[in-house]
Amino acid sequence: MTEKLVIRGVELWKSWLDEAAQARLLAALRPVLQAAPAFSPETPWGRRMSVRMTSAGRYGWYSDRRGYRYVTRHPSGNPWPPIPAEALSIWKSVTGLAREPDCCLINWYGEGARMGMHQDRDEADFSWPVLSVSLGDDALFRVGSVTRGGRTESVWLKSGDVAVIGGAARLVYHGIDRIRFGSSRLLPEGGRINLTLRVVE
Ligand code: MD3
Ligand code: FE
Repeated sequence: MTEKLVIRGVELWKSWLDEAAQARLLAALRPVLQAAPAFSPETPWGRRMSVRMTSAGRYGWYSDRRGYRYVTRHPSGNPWPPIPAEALSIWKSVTGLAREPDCCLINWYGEGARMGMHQDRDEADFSWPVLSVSLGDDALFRVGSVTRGGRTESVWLKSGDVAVIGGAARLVYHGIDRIRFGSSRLLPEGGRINLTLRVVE
């Protein structure tokens, strides 16, 4: 049972994944997190992000003092593990695209973690959508417009929600203000995982 909301052009499919599908996706992510442990990227300004991240796929998102970019290896030197089939099947069923994503960025939010307002513009071709899958604790998602500043709208993202960010919305500013730590029992230790599937090249 899903319901589609559109917020500033972001298509939000509430409860796209039922509890069993959420648990299956989480189980598929466990070996990815073992092979490619999450780390706190350093921003170009020399601060550590509060969100821990890792990736699966041919490319992973990375940041350090030299800037934001996609790289082919985890900081360990190993290639990123493959994107789990469970994640690829969500991409296929929601977007209908034959092209598979190159990157599954995994954002892990512990208590107090947040993500400031930003655009996603490290990919080569903005005509491809980005797909987001939320697991675990509720998160307050804020979306603005394609220019910085101005009015914003907020919505709580819940476990099992899927968002498609494409078309005119692809370059909107967005962020996560806070999570409601402990609001979901999906992750035994609390917290939130967000997957974003992206075409990079
Ligand atoms: C709007 N992640 O990884 S997902 C990110 O919940 C990111 O972890 C947030 O922003 C999170 O870059 C928000 C929803 C989302 C994802 C990608 C977008 C919104 C987007 C790309 C362009 C515009
Ligand atoms: Fe983003």
